[in-house]
Amino acid sequence: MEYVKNELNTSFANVDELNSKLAENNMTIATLETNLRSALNMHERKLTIISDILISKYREDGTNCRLLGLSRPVMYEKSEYIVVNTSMNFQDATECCKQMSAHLPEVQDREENDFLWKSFGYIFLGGTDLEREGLWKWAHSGTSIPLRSQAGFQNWRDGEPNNVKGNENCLELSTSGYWNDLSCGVHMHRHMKVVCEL
Ligand SMILES: [Ca+2]
Ligand SMILES: [Ca+2]
Repeated sequence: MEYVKNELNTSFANVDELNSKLAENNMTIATLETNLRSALNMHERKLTIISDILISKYREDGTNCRLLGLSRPVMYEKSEYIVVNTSMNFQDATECCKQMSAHLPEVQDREENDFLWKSFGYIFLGGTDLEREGLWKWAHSGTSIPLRSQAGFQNWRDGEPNNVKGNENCLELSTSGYWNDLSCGVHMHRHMKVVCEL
């Protein structure tokens, strides 16, 4: 009986020791977690600072768009898209894409239109009627964009293009993926990114 009692006492002591080791390990894990979190926060802050510097540098001299295109290209069938996470007016966006040997997206069909809307939301598309009012063209390929009454793929919202104040000559992918003509000079606060098609 004495033997069993001793064995039990030893087992309890072992359990106590294991428990205290476990508590120590838990504390170590918690410390590691805290350190990791603070390191991640610091890197995040550094990345934000770097991205702010790049954006302000781009706005200064307009030459660093390639650096802003930090995302991996997104593939869709034969097209590749690069996302530049900053807001620009149409001209700057066009120039930005050009620097990456790309252009603002040109939409060939409904599938591509849906893909762009679902993937990126509000963006500039590469269409204008800057050359001749009412005659819409894809700027890069030079092919014409049909109006609602014409044959061929288009996705104009009801009543668009409406050329408000005689000054809407650029094209945006707008709510629900419909197209709207808008002023090219507007710095679109809702276009928080520029998408370039390679
Ligand atoms: Ca127009
Ligand atoms: Ca419009």
